[in-house]
Parts: sequence; C-alpha cells; structure tokens
Amino acid sequence: MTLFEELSWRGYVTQITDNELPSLLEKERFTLYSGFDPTADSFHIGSLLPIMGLMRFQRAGHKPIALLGGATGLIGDPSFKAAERPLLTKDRAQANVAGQRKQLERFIDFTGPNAAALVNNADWLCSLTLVDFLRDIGKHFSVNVMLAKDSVKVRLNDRDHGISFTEFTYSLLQAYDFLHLYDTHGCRLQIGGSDQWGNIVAGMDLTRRLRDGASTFGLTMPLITKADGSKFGKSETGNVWLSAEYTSPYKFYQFWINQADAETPRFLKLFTFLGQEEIGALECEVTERPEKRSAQRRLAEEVTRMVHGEDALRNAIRASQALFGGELAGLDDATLEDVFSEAPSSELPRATLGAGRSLAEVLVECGVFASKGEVKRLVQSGGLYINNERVESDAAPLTEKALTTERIAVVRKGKKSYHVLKFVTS
Ligand code: 383
Repeated sequence: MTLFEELSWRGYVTQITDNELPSLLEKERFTLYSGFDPTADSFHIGSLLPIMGLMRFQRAGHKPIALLGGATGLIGDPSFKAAERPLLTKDRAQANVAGQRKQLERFIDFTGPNAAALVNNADWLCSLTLVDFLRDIGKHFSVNVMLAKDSVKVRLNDRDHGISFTEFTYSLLQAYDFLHLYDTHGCRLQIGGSDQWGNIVAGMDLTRRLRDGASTFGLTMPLITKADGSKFGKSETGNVWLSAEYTSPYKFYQFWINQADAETPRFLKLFTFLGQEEIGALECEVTERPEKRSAQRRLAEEVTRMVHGEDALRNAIRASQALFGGELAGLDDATLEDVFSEAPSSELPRATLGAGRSLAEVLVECGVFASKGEVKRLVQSGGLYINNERVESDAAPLTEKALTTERIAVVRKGKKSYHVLKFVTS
C-alpha cells in the first residue's frame, strides 16, 4: 500500500486540495505541518488524530513539523465555533505551550534523517508590525471571499454571537504561518481536521500569490464523532486528556475498552499502528466472539501504551482487574481511589488499626453492616473479602496487615459490592 492508500484505508482523509498529491507523496519527500493552539496545557484525544497523522507521514519518510500556536492561541480560531472565545492571558498561553510541547516530544521523533521540527508561531508572528502586515499580507485577502467561508457562517448570521475583528483576522495569521514555513523549511503540505480547510486553503493562496505561483497542498482529516451521535473524546467525567494528571492512565484505558463493538474496528484503524491483517482478525473477533471484547482490549492496550508507556499500561490493566476480583497488591493509593471512585467509602482514624478491635466491630461502626451477626454469617458463607482475599475470621483483630496500600483497605461483600476503608492520620 502507498502512504495515501493506507491513510485512506484508515479513514484519515476527508479532502485533499489536489488529486496529484497521492502520487507526489510517492515520488518526493515532503515537509508537512500541522498546528495546535495552546488552549490548555495538555492535548485531549481530539488532537490525537493530527498528531498521529504527523507520525504516519514521518514513518513513511516525510518530515513533519508540529507548530504550537503561541501567537494564534492569543487570538482564537473562529472556525465552526458558535461564539467568540475569551482571550487567553499571555502567561497562560505560554504555560500551555510548554505543556503541549512536552507531550508532542513523546510522539514525534526529533532525531534521524527525517527528524521532526517543533516551532512556535509566536517566534515570527509577534514581531510583525501592523501597518506592514496590512500592506504586505492583508492586501491579498478579499473580505468578500472571507465572508463566504462556511467556517464563519454561523457567526455572521447571528447578531447575538457575532465575530470580532480579532477572530476574523485569525485565518490571515494561519495563512502567514504556511508562507513562513514554506520559506524557512520548504514546507509544502498542511494537514488538520476538516474544520481547518478554510485556513489551509488561505495559506496555499497566499503562498501562491507571494511566491511566484508556488504550489502547496492541504489534506484534511475527519472530526471524529461516535455512531450514536454523541461527542467522541468525552467520558462521563469530561474530556479525555493525554495528561495523566487530568485523565489517569486507568481512566484512559477504560475509555477505550468501553467502546461499542460497532466503533472498535474504525478506532483500531485510526488510533493504532496495527496492520491491515491484524485489524482484520480483530474485526472478525468482534462479530464472532463479541463477549470476549478482545478488539476493545487490544485497542485500549495500544493507545494507552503509546500515550502513557508500558508501565502505566500494566498498572491500568491490573487496576481494571481489581473490580473483577483481581489482586490488589502493588497498586497505589491514587490508583485504588480511582478504580473504586464509584464505591462507597469511609474514613477511619489510623489508630483504629492495631487497637485490638475486630474487623466485625469496625465494619459495623462505619455502617458497612448493620450488625456483627451479619458479618459473621457472611464470613461463614465465604462471602466477605478484604483486598479481594477471603476473610476467614470475623473476630480477629484488625491490624496494619489489612491495608493493601499506604492507607486503603477494600472490603467486598459477595461478588461485586465494594466498600473502601481509608485510614487517615489527622
Ligand atoms: C494554528 C496555526 C497554524 C496552523 C494551525 C493552527 C491551529 C488551528 C486550530 N486547531 C485546533 C486546535 O488547535 O485551531 N487553527 O484546537 C484543532 N487542532 C487539531 C485539528 C483539529 C483542530 O489542534 O481539527 C482537531 O485537532 O486540526 O480543530 O499555522
């Protein structure tokens, strides 16, 4: 398969600006770029597609540039946005650029013969001067054409959510970036989500006008939506972030493993580097043995490994098994709290441990059971577990040994009913 055939098969291509592009990609080495505005200090999985797009081009021998919008982030891209956005402070934008830069470094290879580059458009846009910009760049943009773009249509038709001059000029800045990267890096291709079509074409037009008819290209990727119409990339608790601080590797893994059968083959193509054969086999599994969820498991493994690394993946798998009676030893406080975040919990003074109190007493005291008799009966029938290990005696005194982490013991009644005990020092 050629690179373009592979991208098409994977579902990476919405539109290209020129039908020559697929064959040129086989004949020539392209420098290409994709841009990201620093609206937060971490990416979420919406940005994963263009990031992986850059990786795929790089693996095929082309040279990617990741552009961080240190300047454009101060303006705000209005494309297909229903309302004007509040301005980011300059400090915030700078801090966000630093956070995103660190993440990009994990995905894209900055060494080797087709080493990637990482640039920040603040480095050239912030020093432009207004009158020169209006004369040299603005003169090549027709307001009539800009007003006709789909990407700003909602904002023009709605007086209550109009568009400021600030946001309206956004596409000139992105266009100037393409020109600048053409000049400084020989960059001839820009990729982005389908919402970026207008901005990409604006940059191609500007480069053609100012650089003697130079041809540049654009490729847009789909904006991912779910089959049921709900937004992709949101879990019950909000956005799915690439930062482990915002979305724990366990939650991240869960997001992927919970995908519906109908979505999974498509997501395997988009979000993993697995080949056609392997994805084909997993696709068969989905239809023939859906109850095994092997395709979802593979998807979750591949994406979690890519984003968080092997150790975090192993921890996430173990954490996921904890809810199904798996061993808890080795998981830490934060992971356990995360895994059992939906189970009821009680806080107890640390001094409770080793004070000679029996397990039954303590469990009654914090309301997990109504009476000691109830605890005794459950223990006798073999249905009480601490840290997923069967409790043999309800009368034995509770000691530090009950803890599976620094401060947590997990009580399980029967198959699936959990209660978390947190022993705190005040
Ligand atoms: C800035 C300067 C450039 C080229 C691009 C940009 C950013 C671009 C933008 N992109 C979105 C963003 O940053 O706003 N104007 O939030 C999103 N991207 C990618 C992809 C996407 C787009 O980061 O479709 C989704 O993730 O292109 O909405 O010179």
